[in-house]
Amino acid sequence: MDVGKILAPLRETPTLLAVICMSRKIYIAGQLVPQEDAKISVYDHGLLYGDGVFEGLRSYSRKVFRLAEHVERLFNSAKAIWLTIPMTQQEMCAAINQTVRANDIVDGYVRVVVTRGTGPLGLDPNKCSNPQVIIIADVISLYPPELYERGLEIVTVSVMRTHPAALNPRIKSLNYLNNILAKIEGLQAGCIEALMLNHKGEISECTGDNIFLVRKGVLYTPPIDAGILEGVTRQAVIELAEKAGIKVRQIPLTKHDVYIADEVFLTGTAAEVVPVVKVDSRAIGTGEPGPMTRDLEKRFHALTRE
Ligand code: PXG
Repeated sequence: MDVGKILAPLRETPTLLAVICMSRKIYIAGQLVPQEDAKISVYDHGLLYGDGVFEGLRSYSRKVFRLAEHVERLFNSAKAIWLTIPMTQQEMCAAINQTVRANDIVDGYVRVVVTRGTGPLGLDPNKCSNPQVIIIADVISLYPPELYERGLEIVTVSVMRTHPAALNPRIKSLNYLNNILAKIEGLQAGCIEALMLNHKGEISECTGDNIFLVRKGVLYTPPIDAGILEGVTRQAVIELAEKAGIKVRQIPLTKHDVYIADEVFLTGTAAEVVPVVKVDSRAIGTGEPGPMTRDLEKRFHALTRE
């Protein structure tokens, strides 16, 4: 039975259709098509080599949070890998908004993918044509609410964050194996997030989140040159903290700094602001989410609802 065909007349009513068969409208090759019809070639180098870039964004009350910042980061990632995105940043913003509206997403998640395009087997990106721009707007599955109540336990893992001279973590590339290997190691230790060190043994970031710590009223986070993604949520939290009169220092940090912190929390588009109460089996501070974390969580939620 072809459910897609039977339900075709209902395509005009995206909410109803989404409820019935969860078919999304995907932006691909410049148009919105039903999920079942959104396809790319198996010769696309995005698939064959992870040759491409992506972004993960959130919409709150139908508005995409920090859209221009995410799109700018996407274009910067693309520039760093010599990938020309076949549209302007303004056109990309419009396409993202169009996809969110077409899927009637209120509070949801947007994934933008730009691949190198189709080419022969072999690494040479110059032999590829037609970079694919794909936009998916969907709902987001969040960490369980208890984790925000109680706080996360994380572990540092043996998998090192990529050396900036190998693949700069500032590039949000389609090759996420570095983070996936770290995530697996964390999961095997019973933790849903894993903390990665850089090539100097300093704290870098978690597999999909940036890290902050609080000590004696000062907020600390690793600098960009520690080899991290310039998180959009990280930047928003730094701005909120500074506005609230909190001193923020971006300096190299070690595991020791984390262990003796009064508070630790993570930031990311998916996680937002999430407290961490245990690192490598050591309780952080009182072992409960701390007051600055709670305050910044509140300020962040208010910001997303503005
Ligand atoms: N570090 C890494 C390695 C990330 O991948 C962040 C930090 C946080 O950055 P933002 O800009 O989100 O504050 C990320 C973000 C997904 C997904 O679908 C991944 C991210 C964000 C959203 C969705 O896996 N990573």
